[in-house]
Amino acid sequence: MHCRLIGIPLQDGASRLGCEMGPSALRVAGIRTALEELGHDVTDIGNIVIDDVSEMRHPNPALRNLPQIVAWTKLLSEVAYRESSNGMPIFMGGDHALSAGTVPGVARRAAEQGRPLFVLWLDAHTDFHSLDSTTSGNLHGLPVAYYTGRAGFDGYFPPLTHPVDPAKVCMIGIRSVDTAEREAIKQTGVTVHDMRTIDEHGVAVLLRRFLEQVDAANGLLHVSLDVDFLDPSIAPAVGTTVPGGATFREAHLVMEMLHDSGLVSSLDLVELNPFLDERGRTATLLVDLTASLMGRTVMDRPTRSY
Ligand code: 6HN
Ligand code: MN
Ligand code: MN
Ligand code: MN
Repeated sequence: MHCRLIGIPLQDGASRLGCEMGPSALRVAGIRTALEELGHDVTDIGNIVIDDVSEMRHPNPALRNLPQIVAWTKLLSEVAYRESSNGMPIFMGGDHALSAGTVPGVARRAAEQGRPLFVLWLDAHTDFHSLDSTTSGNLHGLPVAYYTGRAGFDGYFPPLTHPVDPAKVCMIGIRSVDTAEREAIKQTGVTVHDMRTIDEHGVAVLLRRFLEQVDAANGLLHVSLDVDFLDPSIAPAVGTTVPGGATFREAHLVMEMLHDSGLVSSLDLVELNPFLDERGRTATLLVDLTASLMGRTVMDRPTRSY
């Protein structure tokens, strides 16, 4: 497979500075070599940056860095569309606001290929605020609401050519949802598997059900991996840690099943804040999880099925 690494040094969507160093940390942790060792050929296109930012006013006084995030969203949706034309784009963030651009970009590509886009959202959070409902004002808390076409983004964010059908979004790992998000997401068809559901059923059952749905629809699958999906004890390098996250093996199993499905067409690695890391262990874990997603196994497996 041809992998394209895209560095996105975006930190304006998060409350704590440091995500801008995420792409560098993933490179230092050896993401390129890990993929090459699996037989993939890799192009690292480097980091992309926004240039002009236009003035913008919104009635919600809490909003932080709105003009910057709007500029990133416009740029990233073009970059994601372009970079998904051949091979597998790996978007190395950067905070989760970047998915407001990457998802619409790959959705446009999928539509052009006549295939529906599905999104697997691996996160402690639902990221389902609107510009009006956020009280923290941190725009990494909004991308899912935007790319599924929730009202309230018009006149600020770029109009969506291909909103993602909420029924094609599956969230796993959820354990921190603000009241306004909970009310809003209930009205949609988004599947939300919180940590309790994982505890009761096991992550494999939930993921398999979703992958069968993607497969049956001949869909493409975008995976968005927020570091805080993982338990803080194994992944400390994130500004929004929440206890009770996915374990090391749960996370690897998700990646291994995704690989075996053959359905994944693009990946976001987001919210890595190297300033908060301990001797690079979170960056290394993200590289190892990416390797599992791209085919690394302990033993050869006789069957390829999820
Ligand atoms: N993330 N719901 C909280 C907020 O500030 O809106 C947390 C958002 C976290 C964002 O997971 O990328
Ligand atoms: Mn997130
Ligand atoms: Mn999160
Ligand atoms: Mn976050």
